[in-house]
Amino acid sequence: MRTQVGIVGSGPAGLLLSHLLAQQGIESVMVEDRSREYVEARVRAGVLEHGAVKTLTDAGLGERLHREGSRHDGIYLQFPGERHRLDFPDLCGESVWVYGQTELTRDLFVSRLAHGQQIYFEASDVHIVDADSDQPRITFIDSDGHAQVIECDYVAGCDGFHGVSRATIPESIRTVRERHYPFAWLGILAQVAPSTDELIYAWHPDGFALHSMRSDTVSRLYLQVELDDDIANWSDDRIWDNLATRFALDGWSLESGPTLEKGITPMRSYVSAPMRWGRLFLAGDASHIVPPTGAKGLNLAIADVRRLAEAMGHAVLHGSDDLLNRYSDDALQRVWQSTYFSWWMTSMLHTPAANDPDADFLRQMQITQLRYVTGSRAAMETVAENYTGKSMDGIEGLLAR
Ligand code: RFL
Ligand code: PHB
Repeated sequence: MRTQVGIVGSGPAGLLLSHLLAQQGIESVMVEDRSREYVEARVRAGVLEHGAVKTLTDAGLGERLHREGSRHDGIYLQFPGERHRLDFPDLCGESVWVYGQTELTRDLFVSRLAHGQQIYFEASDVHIVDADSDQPRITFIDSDGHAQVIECDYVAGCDGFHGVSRATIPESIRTVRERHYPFAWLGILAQVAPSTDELIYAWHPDGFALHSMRSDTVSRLYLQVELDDDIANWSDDRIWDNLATRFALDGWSLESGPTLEKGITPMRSYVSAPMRWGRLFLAGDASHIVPPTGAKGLNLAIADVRRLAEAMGHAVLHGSDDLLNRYSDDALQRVWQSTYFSWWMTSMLHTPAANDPDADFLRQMQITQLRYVTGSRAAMETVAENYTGKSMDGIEGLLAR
């Protein structure tokens, strides 16, 4: 089989790339190691930057997002006894949108399959071969057990953090920079109306908590827990008790409800560079992951793919490799800005481990920082322009000049 772009992975990065390529008349074939149902059911991110919404809207993918998603003009930052709102339009002229990654993935699958996109689901033994030659290939075993080969002009590695694409790039030319955090997030999806109109990021001596949402009837909430904690230790009652304690504020109460899903996710910052090797290009989690505190993972994947689709279009339609040659350097500017912001938010909001000898000092620093970040307009503008993605668009604007 032959195609112009072979795409490994059909998460949001791979699906959106195939869509943006198809809009330019460029053909692709996708290889995914899970089933469509599995990919669609994964509960993950919820916040889209204004630029991500624009990318999706311009690509004709904004219909349900605008109908069922909701624009948020701010977030709350909380520490004991105080909850402060950051008004994004006032601070930086932008907003964000709350629309679940599951919904976006569903929209992308519906649109791609309606347009005849070829996707091999439940592929196994996936390999990228000769990526540094003019004839790269993806080899795999399809769901019927048949060996398949896709010959292509380019390979896009969109197979997430645990995929095979990144590992195809020789260790000798890759540099990995990473940080492991000494805590994890316990996340729940609950059948209950959100108790807040906008997201609440709360610092508490017992640990961080986040109140997010998916719709008028479904809430998404997170708790900072021990790194090696087991979800079996967390009954629904224990989760709701901890959430109520960490969000407590006079005159406000947290509504609880049945839990639809729960799980624990470790937190890590990780960047592997370069994002290109020969004709293999990495996008999204395949190349970098951030702790979810800044809500950046999905947004970075969308930004990478927008850039990669444009660069591949430039190469295929105009015969110029200029943008492909710049892809890795340009994409990494935004990756590092988002990595910085995610690390900064994470460090400010997560309480240090009890056995950290500096714990008392660090907690005092965090409260002092939160007072400053919620009291100084300059500091609030910094949060607003990073959270909405405006600062990242600024970086791209600088590069474009
Ligand atoms: P994805 O979504 O991981 O999709 C990669 C796809 O590739 C497939 N795959 C393979 N296919 C073929 N061959 C192989 N060998 C393959 N190996 C894997 C996978 O099955 C999958 O379908 O990466 P992508 O597209 O780059 O999208 C990135 C986003 O999904 C990610 O950044 C965010 O979801 C990160 N993230 C969160 N981000 C936020 O902004 N807020 C959150 O609350 C949030 N929660 C999360 C998260 C990521 C999580 N992971 C990865 C463990 C919660 C979790 C649990
Ligand atoms: C979510 O709704 O899942 C969500 C929102 C904001 C974050 C992380 C996760 O920072």
